[in-house]
Amino acid sequence: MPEYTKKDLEELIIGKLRRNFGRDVDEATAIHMFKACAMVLRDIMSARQLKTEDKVQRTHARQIHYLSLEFLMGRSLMKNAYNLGVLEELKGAIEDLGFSAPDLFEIEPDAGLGNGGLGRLAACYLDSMTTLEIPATGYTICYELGIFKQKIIDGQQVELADNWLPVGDAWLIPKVDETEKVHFGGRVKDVWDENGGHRVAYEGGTDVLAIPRDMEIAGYGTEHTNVLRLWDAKSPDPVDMKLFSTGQYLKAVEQQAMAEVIAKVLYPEDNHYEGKSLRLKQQYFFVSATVQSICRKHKAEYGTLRNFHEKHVIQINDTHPTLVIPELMRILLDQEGYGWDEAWHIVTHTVAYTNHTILSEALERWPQQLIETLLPRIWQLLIEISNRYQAQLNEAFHGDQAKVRDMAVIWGGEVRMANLCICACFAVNGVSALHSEILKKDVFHDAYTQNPGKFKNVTNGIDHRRWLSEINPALDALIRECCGGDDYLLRPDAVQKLEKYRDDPSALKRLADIKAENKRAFANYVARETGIILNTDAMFDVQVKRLHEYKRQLLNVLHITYLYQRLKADPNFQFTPRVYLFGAKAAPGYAVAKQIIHLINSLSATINADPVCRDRLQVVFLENYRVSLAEKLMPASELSEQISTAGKEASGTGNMKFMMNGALTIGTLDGANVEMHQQVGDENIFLFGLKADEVAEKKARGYRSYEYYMQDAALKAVIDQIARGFDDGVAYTDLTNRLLFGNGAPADEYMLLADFASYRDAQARAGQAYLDPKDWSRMALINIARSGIFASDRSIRDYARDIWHVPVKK
Ligand code: 26V
Repeated sequence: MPEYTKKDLEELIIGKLRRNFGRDVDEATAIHMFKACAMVLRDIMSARQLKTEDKVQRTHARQIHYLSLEFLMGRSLMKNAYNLGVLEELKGAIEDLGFSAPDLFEIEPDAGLGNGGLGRLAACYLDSMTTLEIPATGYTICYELGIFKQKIIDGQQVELADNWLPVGDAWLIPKVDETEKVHFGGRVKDVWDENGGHRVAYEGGTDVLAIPRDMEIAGYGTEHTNVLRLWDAKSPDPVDMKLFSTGQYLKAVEQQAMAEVIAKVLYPEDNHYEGKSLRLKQQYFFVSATVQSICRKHKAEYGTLRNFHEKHVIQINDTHPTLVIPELMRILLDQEGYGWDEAWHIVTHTVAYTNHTILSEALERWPQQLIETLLPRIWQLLIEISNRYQAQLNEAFHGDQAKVRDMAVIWGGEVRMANLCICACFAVNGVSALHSEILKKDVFHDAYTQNPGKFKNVTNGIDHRRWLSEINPALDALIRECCGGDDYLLRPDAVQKLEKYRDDPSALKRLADIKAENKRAFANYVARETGIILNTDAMFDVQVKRLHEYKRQLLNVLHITYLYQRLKADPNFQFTPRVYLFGAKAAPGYAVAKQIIHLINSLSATINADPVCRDRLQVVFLENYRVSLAEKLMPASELSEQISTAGKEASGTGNMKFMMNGALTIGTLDGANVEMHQQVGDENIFLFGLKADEVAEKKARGYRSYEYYMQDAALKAVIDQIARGFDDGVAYTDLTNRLLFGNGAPADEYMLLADFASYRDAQARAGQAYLDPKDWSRMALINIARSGIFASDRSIRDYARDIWHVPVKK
């Protein structure tokens, strides 16, 4: 029996509408109604959260603090109702009050406070940490504008602001009394008291207030409730009265604007670092507010920070929150008066680091100048940390200068955040088995030889309750029937039981029917939104992820162009009909990525208008790919494109969402695809392409893409056509020159041409397999049955056991 009946919820919703919006149900708009529902669930979670907090305090439990500049939460209404066990009751209440539940769920804006994989991972982990009853808090910035909304105009990406807060703030609880103050700029002064004691004081500079806006996080099947703390930035002085009274009106409000710009917008770059001052301000603002908040609560409970590292783990999501290291040092040294060694001991037993990329352009290296002027005290501490570490390295490597230089924290006027993490964190982990091996063998090899025990792997996972059960109810029902109930929701491995049905014709038929129905539902959605009619008889072949050259959307395009040319040359060419679906945002400053989006749209317009392709080949670029669109698309997908250059994709998590929803993977042995392959075997995945070591070897020997172009006539024809362009007359020589000659970069840096033939073969194998629906269904079933290890519950259990050393719910 759920704690709340439909009637209870109705009454609570009516009460909210009256008290908060001064309206009865018949006067309420859908937005009022959405907000009232959100607030009702928020109250339930809030009460549970207070109990959780009490329990944590009573038991002096060790806590996890997950710091991430991104949490890509998506929508919460259905998710929270689901986790609270009142989804059916809420739907009923909404309908009884005269609204459509599906429409109301659609009103909610995505909380798009992240770019892609890294931010969505943080959101999935919050769910699992809460469900597993770990006392955990997430921290991020309350960006006023989330990831931009993408429009496609004349085939090209246009960015629009994503102003989510006017509706999305229904989930947030402001905690003004827990405001922290963050200091920027000015000068540091040494002050000596009469006993010769030393402390530092600041002269000048500005303060920014950090105000928490907390989002409650419900777990599934538990009353345990955690919090995601979103920091908003405000100026302590709304107007400068001195300036105001002298008539300098605009100047008087300038400082306020300066402070508030910190939380204005999420940086939309993904896997690309730029040393922007505002970004550094965001990072320090976030980190300083968070550390002060943790320390304040700790002191209130224990009266001292001496046992801080016993009670807290600070997990940092990539290097973006690395300044926690000097910031915690600052508090321990300057505010608590501890000696360096004690402070360092506490810090280095508290902070753990997860690496999410080995792309060198994504590594953060902050210019000394920027840190020095913006954060003078932090700069002093960084110098001290760096000097001590360098002395240690010199000794360990017997003065081998090359190694000392590579591992240095400050070098050549830059602060290297990854090296700071390696130096100060008690654990460093990659996000898939392959990625963690590359970190040890390559990126951080010297550090690894010094301290092998520090390096761990935790393969990523996804919240399978959201990404399977909630978004694919028909598949959820089938699993419940085959696996003896809903056990799998808390024991993801239980989906294995599905495998008993791998040769059961009626189960396989059911699975095929579910997929067909999900495809129709998705096609209806696309038709409503865009007017485009998808061919639901064709295979849905999907590549959705951020647009990046290493992810090789362009390889997919090369192959589609190849199919198109075959069809044009021979209208009787036999192949399995396909609908190719793309979804991808390009970073606004990434010109090549934007050209690739343009190209996909040029290709799409030509193919979709050509009668030769009718019912056989269709290409659709889905605008504004985001969490809520992924939720509609995953259940309808049949072939999952995971085709990055081997060694480049740290893990991938989209790959797991597809697998759980019964899509088969066409992919390289990269990231977590390697582990997927281990689970399902050669027969249930379409692998192709060079392996990570072969990529490295080929590069070392001197890779010449031009030779592939000259030796493969079909490939040459494809590239020549892309250079000329399609029916809209736009030429793509920039892109093809990049493949053949480099244009500044190495020619075909991501080796599309080297993998083309092998990709084409894998596509053909997938097409062939699709012709036998029962066989295809069996492979899909095996994929689902073996996807349990990609649940984020498993990842969080790994973190808890191997890194955090905290108990989890059995
Ligand atoms: C870098 C920067 C640079 C400054 C501006 C903002 C920004 C945002 C993100 C990044 C690095 C992103 C790294 C990332 O997203 N990695 C992805 O992490 C996923 C979760 O572990 C993983 O599945 C993907 O393979 C990996 O690409």
